[in-house]
Amino acid sequence: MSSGSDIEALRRIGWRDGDSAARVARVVAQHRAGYEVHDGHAVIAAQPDGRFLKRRIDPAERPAVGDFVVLDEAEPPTIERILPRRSTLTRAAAGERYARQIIATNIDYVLVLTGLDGDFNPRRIERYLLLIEGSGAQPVVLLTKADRTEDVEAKCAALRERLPDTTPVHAINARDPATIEQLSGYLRPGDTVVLVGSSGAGKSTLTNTLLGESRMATGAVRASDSRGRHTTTHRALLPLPGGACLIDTPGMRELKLTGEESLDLFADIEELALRCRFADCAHETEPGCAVQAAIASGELDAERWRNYVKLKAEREEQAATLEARLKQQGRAKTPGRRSGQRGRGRDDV
Ligand SMILES: Nc1nc2c(ncn2[C@@H]2O[C@H](COP(=O)(O)OP(=O)(O)OP(=O)(O)O)[C@@H](O)[C@H]2O)c(=O)[nH]1
Ligand SMILES: [Zn+2]
Repeated sequence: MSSGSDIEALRRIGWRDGDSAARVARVVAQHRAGYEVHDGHAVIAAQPDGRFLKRRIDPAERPAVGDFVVLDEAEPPTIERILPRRSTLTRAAAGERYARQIIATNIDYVLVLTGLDGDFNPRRIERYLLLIEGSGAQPVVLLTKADRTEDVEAKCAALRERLPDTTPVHAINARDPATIEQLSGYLRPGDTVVLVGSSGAGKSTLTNTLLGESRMATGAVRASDSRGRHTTTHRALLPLPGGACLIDTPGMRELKLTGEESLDLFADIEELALRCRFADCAHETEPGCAVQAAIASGELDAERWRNYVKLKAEREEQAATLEARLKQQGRAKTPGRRSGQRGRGRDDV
């Protein structure tokens, strides 16, 4: 095996840097048994270096889907180190052990899909934006099924009004190849995108449209396991014809706040609340409540206000959980019953 990387091949899977003398590949899947990495040509199995398996390591320091990693020359190779990340998407972990979990790294654009039909839900979009904020990736809101919706322009305008100016909103027909042109600004060579959105929003449809001629190969993009759940296969990283690539990771499907999100999305509301007569105003029935006044005058959308209250409460709850877990992990770091154990537990990898 010769050393060094095929840079042209790596560029098709999101590599932005120059030549590398090292053997570089991109992590496309993570299993209990190890990793799958893509070198621009093929997917190969790789094992993490032993230090990544130590129980006490911060999970954020382990290889994650989307990472560019340096492999050694062995077959199968070992992942020696992780190259610096340009973005990191995290969510609250499902289990007890860790508070945060990396969903994917080195993502440039998170395409947030919502159907303009019955699925249309600005609150869910705000939740996604909260999660993407601070990740280093840029969110782009895509309203699908524009071809079979009546009041597309009104819905778009209302959403643009509600979201920060920095968040692009596009109405698309996920089935129409012309959509590729519409989204070309997010699909330049070297760009990496992920698609998020609830079931039926059009993620598979858009994936196929973006793949174009190569769409016949996507039968393997997502298979279902015996219980009918979607599982990721070898096609977790899809090079797109235009030079960008798409990462399909199941972790993006259910998104729980980590407690570290900022509420900048609602900065105007937080500012408004400072203008209430009472500093401890609950914004319910208090006299001189600036929030209720703004709702009454139509300046503030009541539904958006309720979503803010809900997300803020959820975020605070998660923040408390996060703090408790971090404290617990801090304690776990002091020598205890488990110290000296080097074996790989079921929480590892
Ligand atoms: N007319 C039209 N139909 C669409 C559009 N986007 C999605 N659909 C249809 O909506 C249905 C659901 O789309 P999918 O692409 O399977 O949705 P998904 O987000 O992948 O859903 P899951 O796989 O359950 O997560 C399919 O029948 C699509 O053909 C669109 O922009 N226009
Ligand atoms: Zn108030």
